[in-house]
This record gives sequence, C-alpha cells and structure tokens, in this order.
Amino acid sequence: MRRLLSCLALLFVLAAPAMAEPVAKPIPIGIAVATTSNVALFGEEQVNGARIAEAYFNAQGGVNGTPIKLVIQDTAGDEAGAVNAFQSLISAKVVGIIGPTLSQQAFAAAPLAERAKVPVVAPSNTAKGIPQIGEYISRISAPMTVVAPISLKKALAINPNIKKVAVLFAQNDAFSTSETSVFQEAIKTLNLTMVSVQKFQTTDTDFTTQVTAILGARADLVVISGLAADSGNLVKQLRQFGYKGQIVGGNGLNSPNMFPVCGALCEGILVAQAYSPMAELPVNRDFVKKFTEAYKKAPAQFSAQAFTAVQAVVEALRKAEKDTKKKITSMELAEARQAVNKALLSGMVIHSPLGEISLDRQGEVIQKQFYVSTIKMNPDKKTGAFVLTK
Ligand code: 1QQ
Repeated sequence: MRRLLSCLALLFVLAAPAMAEPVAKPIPIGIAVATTSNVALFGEEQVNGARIAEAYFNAQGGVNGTPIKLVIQDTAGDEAGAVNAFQSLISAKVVGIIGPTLSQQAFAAAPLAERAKVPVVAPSNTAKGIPQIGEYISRISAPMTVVAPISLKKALAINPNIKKVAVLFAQNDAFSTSETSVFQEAIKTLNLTMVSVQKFQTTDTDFTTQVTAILGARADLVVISGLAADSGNLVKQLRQFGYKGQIVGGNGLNSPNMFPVCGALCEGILVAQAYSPMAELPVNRDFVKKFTEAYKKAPAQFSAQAFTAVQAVVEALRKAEKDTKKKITSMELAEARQAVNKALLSGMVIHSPLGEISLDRQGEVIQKQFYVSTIKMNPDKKTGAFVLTK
C-alpha cells in the first residue's frame, strides 16, 4: 500500500509540470526575425506584414473566438541571435514560431524548436534543406530551386543575345551559396557561358576586385546572390564602374529597403518573386489595402510572406480545434504544439496573398504562381517599385 502511494505521488509529480502549462489566452505566436542589424532591412518588412495579419485575423474572431497575440523577438543578423530568440520564445510558451529571417540562421536555430517539439513556419528561408531540418520545421517561402531559374529565362527572353554570364555570391551565407548553385546549374542548362564566378561576404562594402574581374570578363549578364545591403552596394559599384548589361538579382534583392542603397542605379534589375501586390485575390486585396493604410506604401514579398506565415498558423490552430473538438486554450501546451504541427502538415489549402498554397507532409510549400519584376526607381532616388515584367 505504501509503495502504491509513493508510486502515485511520483506519478503526480511527473504529471504536475505538464498540467501547469496550459496555452495562454490570447494565443501566443512567436515571431523571431531581425529587427536590428543589416538583416533588419528584411525583418522590418516581416514585422509589418505579420502585424497586419494579427489585426486582420483577430478582426475575423481569431481562432474560433479566441484572439491571437504576436510575441516578437529580435534575432539580429547572426546565428547566435536567432538561437537566443528561439530559446526565449520556446520559454515564453508560444504555440509556434514564425522565423527566422535567414536560412543561415534557420540551420542554427530551428533544431532547437525541433527538439522542443515547437512548430516553426519559416517565412523567408529559401535555401535547400530547410523543411528537412525536422518534423516540426516547415516553410511558406518557395525554395530557390523553383524560383531562381525563372528570372534567368526572363532575362534571355528580353535579350536573346545574352551569352556571357558572370555570377557573384556571398560565400558566408547559406541562402546565397544555395541560390548560386541553382543559378549556375540553370546557366549550364541554358547553354550560356559562365565567364566569371566572384565571391564576397555579406559584410563587404567595397567590391572593386569583383567588379574589375567582371568588366574584364566582358559579361553581358550579371547574376547576384547576396543579402540586401551588400547586393545594393555591389549593384551601385558595378554601374559606377561602367557595367551596362542586365543584372539579375536573387531573393536577397527582393526588398524595397535595398532601394536607398543603390539609389537610381537600382533601375532595371530583374528579380523573380513569390508575390505580387497586383494579384487579384480577395485576401490579397484586403492585405494590400490594410498594409497601404498602415504604412503608406504597397507591401512587397517579405511582408506578404510574413502575413501568410501568420495565416498558416492561425488556420492550423482553427483546424486543430476542429479535429480535436477542443479549444486550444483548454489544451496543455505540448498537446497544442503537436496539434498545430499536425494541422500544418495535413495538406490544408491556404488562400493567401501569395495565392493558393499548401504544405506537403515534410513541410515544403507547394506554390503555383511566381512573377518576374523589374525595379523602377522614383525621381527621389530612394523609393521605387517592383514592376511586373511582361
Ligand atoms: C534566405 C533568403 C533571404 C534572402 C531571406 C531574407 O531567402 O535566407 O533563405
């Protein structure tokens, strides 16, 4: 009898921490993106998009009547910052994490969430291998394997005389090295000649060596895989040194926050995008309207993707309630996190500003529609737009 009692006591002690961890109300969703450092050029857009989603879905009643609340943690620009942000969000008892900004950071921080069984929806990680980090890791940002070749094909359609291509990439960044391998593969497939491959660091500001090599190689197309500040300076110096050919930018050149960096010299860069503010979808019209009211500018890709990531988590929470016939806020935290992940990977269709998307069982996004845009700068040389390339 005494043994039975002590066994029961032990069971109670073991069960106690779990019982002490219900999901809070409003339902906390973690956002781990860069709000400081150079990477904040992307992160600022992500916070803006996520904030619009928070207000928008709460106005619809949140999760079947329960509001959501974003808990925002700055990752800054490096791996250590992302690890810290993930750690504090896991401790803050969020039901899921949206982030981090860079693939380079995801490879360091996402494994933490995987071990803690906290679902992660990456809003902007496009390198190969992100959903493969673990069962709890998914993304709504289309991988570069799908997106990058589209802009190259467009450059050739515009100018069929292009033959000699120079490629530049940031060698200290996982996304940039992943993207350049996709570009380089496509260059071979398209029977173009690679006349120069140049490396740089995302922290570089002086690109004299690389630009000199490219001008010497007489490239008629330059393809850049880097982040916003470095790529912006690189474009600027290419033009200042006299490069006149087409420039194709990868996903790192997808931010209007790069415009002030290269100024008027950003004009004409071609980029493939996973989003267009012009897309005629009810949810996109609402998103563009609310975003423009709040920030006095149209949303670009990183804002739309952050909105979509919040939407994915909200719809997963709703589905989890439907499937389990329980309110999320009546669930124990671990149970809720697991139910959200299951719903995310169930193949549910999300009618998002990016179009109709879903996640496969591994957490990879399935998206149908992509765009190629050309950067057009305004006379103020600081603002501009991604204009759909016909
Ligand atoms: C990645 C990217 C960056 C350009 C996102 C901001 O695509 O790191 O995967």
